[in-house]
Amino acid sequence: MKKLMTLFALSLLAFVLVACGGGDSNETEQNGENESASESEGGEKVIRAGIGLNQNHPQYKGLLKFKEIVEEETGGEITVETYHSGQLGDDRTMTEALQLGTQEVTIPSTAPIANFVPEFSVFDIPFLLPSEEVADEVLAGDVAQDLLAKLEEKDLVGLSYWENGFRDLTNSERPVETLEDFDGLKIRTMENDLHLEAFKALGANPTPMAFTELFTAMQQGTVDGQENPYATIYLENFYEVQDYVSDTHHVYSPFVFLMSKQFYDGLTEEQQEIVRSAAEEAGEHQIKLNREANAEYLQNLQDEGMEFSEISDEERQKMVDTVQPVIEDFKDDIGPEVVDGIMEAVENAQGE
Ligand code: TK8
Repeated sequence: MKKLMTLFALSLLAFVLVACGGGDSNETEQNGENESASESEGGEKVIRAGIGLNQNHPQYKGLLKFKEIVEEETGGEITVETYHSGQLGDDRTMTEALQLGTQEVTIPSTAPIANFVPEFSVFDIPFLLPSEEVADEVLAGDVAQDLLAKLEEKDLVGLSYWENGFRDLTNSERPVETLEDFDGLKIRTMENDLHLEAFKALGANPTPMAFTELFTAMQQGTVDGQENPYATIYLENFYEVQDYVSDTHHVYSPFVFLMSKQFYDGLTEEQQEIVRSAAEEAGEHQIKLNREANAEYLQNLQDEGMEFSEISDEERQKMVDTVQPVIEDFKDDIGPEVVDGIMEAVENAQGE
């Protein structure tokens, strides 16, 4: 009997220890316990910040910069827990967690945000932004800034635009150099209807999927390919499961630094200013690192054995023409004034 009681006690102890351990895998020097709320016992506020990309990506380096600035500027009144690689979920589930107040920060691409504020799909218009310089100008402009304000109706605060970058196609079937080469390819797209319809128009067989499921889907052949900037393709090791890369540059993807409105409204005015300027300063840092990475990583992908195909201007024009009807179809969903406003901002930025 005594032996049985000892065994029971040991099992109970093991259970308690595992339950308290919490599988802490975040990258912060806080004392090793997972905070279970946005306020710790001492009254300090805790920001649980999660992203889908891994710790090598410039997005995570930008998040660490945000952490550094906020913890320094608030003198520790606010601490930031950082989580990468989808540890807290995918873009949509993390955005929902901000709305619920069970997470404080995430930084998704604008495409999944369109499921919360449809107007954000304006950035998914293929070939909208022709260069990083034009993108910077347009995102700093009134139309893009007004879109951030719309997030508040959805219990979200958009603090700043960061950069995912120009999206390029990879696949495991064949080189893609012409419009015809898209035919029948099973391409994973972000969870965004405009992306889905645009790839259908190009002749592909698209599947919307959370980023957290993508690597396995490519590994198992559930999808033939995907599209992301070179930095993501390289740093997420997609070259291990993809053979061909093409410089389609079909969409420029911004990230949006999102904060839970519930949490933001609970900050003092001074703390609100600190998190806002920290998101902006860390964003500038992230964009600089991102551009350096995207410029360098195409060569790395080829060094890892991927075959690179350059899309000629003539073939790219065919792609632009092919997706035009899709843009017209989505104009009402996005909002004609938003589409026309962004198009005008692009023209003005190009004219300068
Ligand atoms: C990472 C995603 C990723 C995006 C995608 O969470 O889903 O392909 O480009 O960066 O946000």
